[in-house]
This record gives sequence, structure tokens and C-alpha cells, in this order.
Amino acid sequence: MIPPTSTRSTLITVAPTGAESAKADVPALPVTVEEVVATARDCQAVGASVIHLHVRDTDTVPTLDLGRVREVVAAVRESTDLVVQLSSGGAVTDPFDARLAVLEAAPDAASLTLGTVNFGRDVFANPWDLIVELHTQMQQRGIVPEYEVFDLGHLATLQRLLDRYGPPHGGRVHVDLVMGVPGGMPGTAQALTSCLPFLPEGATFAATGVGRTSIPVMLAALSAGGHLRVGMEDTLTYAPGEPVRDNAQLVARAAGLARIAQRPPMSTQDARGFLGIEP
Ligand code: KMH
Ligand code: ZN
Repeated sequence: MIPPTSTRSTLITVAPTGAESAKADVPALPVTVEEVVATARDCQAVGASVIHLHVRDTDTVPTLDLGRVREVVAAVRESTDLVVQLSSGGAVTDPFDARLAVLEAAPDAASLTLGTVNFGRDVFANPWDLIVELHTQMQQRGIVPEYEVFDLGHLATLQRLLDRYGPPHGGRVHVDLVMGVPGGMPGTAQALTSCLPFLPEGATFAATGVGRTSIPVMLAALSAGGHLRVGMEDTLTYAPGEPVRDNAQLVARAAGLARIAQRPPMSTQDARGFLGIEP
């Protein structure tokens, strides 16, 4: 097995909003510019160094409207030092050209999903040509990708992508294992461990456990030298019967586990160095 490159600290990404939950069902979900900025600030204060952003319009509906995306990116940059990572995944209904166009907002980083996966009753479509276009456009625009892996086969696609099109901007191959999505790999220590031998040489990884898999996935990731992503995009229940209060509550728990693992949260400055993002 190729051991993943471990670090002395833990990169914690917060995914505060996502594209799946409705504000009406989850009143604590940050959807306005002000709510996103407040969450970003609170999450940085308790240990996040990266924010994975999905944007909502003024009716709280997920949007890839470039003007709105730019507005949110600028507002988060003005109020925090977080690495701004835009979602290029959007919602399952978003067209490919609109998902590609978010790169025009010039984020520090963007997600890049490495294959199609069932997503509950929907299909999250990520064909090869879209993957290549996202990868090469990010190279050209100086945007650092976070490779999102929902299933083991996506790691084989990543290797093929790197072999054919070369390394990402910044040089760091950083993968997020998104686990526990109904249709993707399960959120278990066994599944996480199974992925590790298939990471490209020198790659680092984070893991995200959706729903109740959040805690086992965090513990497994930390044990294996990995990094963490948490947030209300992925988890709405803090403990059985207890809704998440806010994103900072999830980040604070992740930071606590990272400290127990003796790999405390990475600063935003260190996160930029780690990911190969210019200061
Ligand atoms: N909303 C999901 C369909 C990403 O942000 O890149 C896809 C997603 C992945 O959340
Ligand atoms: Zn996302």
C-alpha cells in the first residue's frame, strides 16, 4: 500500500450549504450572503481553513448565476482568510456549461468530481469529457482542484486523468473521499481503507461522511493520516434526535477530534501552502 502523505496538522474544510437542502426545511442553513459570511467567519474561528461553496439566489434556490457567485466569493474573501473553493458539481439538475462557468469567478480552488454516481433517486452526471474540461481549464486559470471521489472507480479515473493531462495547478493532488451518499461508497472505515492503495503516488486525502457516517469517517480519516470535511451540506443531525445548530458546531467537533489525533487544525496560511495556492 502507498501510505498517503501525512501532515502534522489537519486541513478542515467546511461545506456550509450544499445544493440539496431547502431553507424551509432547515432554517439554520446559511443561504443569504450575510449568513454565508457569518458562518465562514465562525467556522474559521474554530478551525476551518477551506470553505466549499454552493451559492443560493435571493429566493434561497441553488444557483450558478455568475454575478451571484462572484458576489459571494468576494464577500467571503473580504471577511475571512479562508481558501475559497467553489463547487463545480452544483446541483444534479445543473447543465455542464454552467458548472464549468463557475471557474470564471476565479476562486482559489474548485471541486472536480471524477465520475457519474447515483445520488439518492437522482444521477450526478460527470462524464469523462466534462472531467477533462474542468481539469484543463483549472490548469489554465490557476485554480486548484479538489478531486471528489464517490466510489473506488473514480480513483482509477483520477490516475488516467493525471497520466494524460498532467498534474493540477499547484502540484498537489488532493482528493476528497465523499462517503455515505446513497449510490456511492459506504461511509465506513473499511471503504476508506480500501481507497488508500488507489490514491495516486504522493496524493493527500480528506474524507467526508454524509449523514450519520460523519463521525466514523472522521475517525477513520484521522487514523489514516487524512484530512476532514464537515458541514451542513453533508450532515444535518449532530446526534440522534438533535439537529445541527450551525456549521461551526460541526467544525468545532472536527477540530476537537483532530487535536485528539495530535494533528491540530491547519491555519489558513498553511492550507494555502499545502494546497499550492499563491498567498
Ligand atoms: N450537489 C451534488 C450533486 C460538488 O460540490 O462538487 C454534488 C456536489 C459535489 O455537491
Ligand atoms: Zn458540494
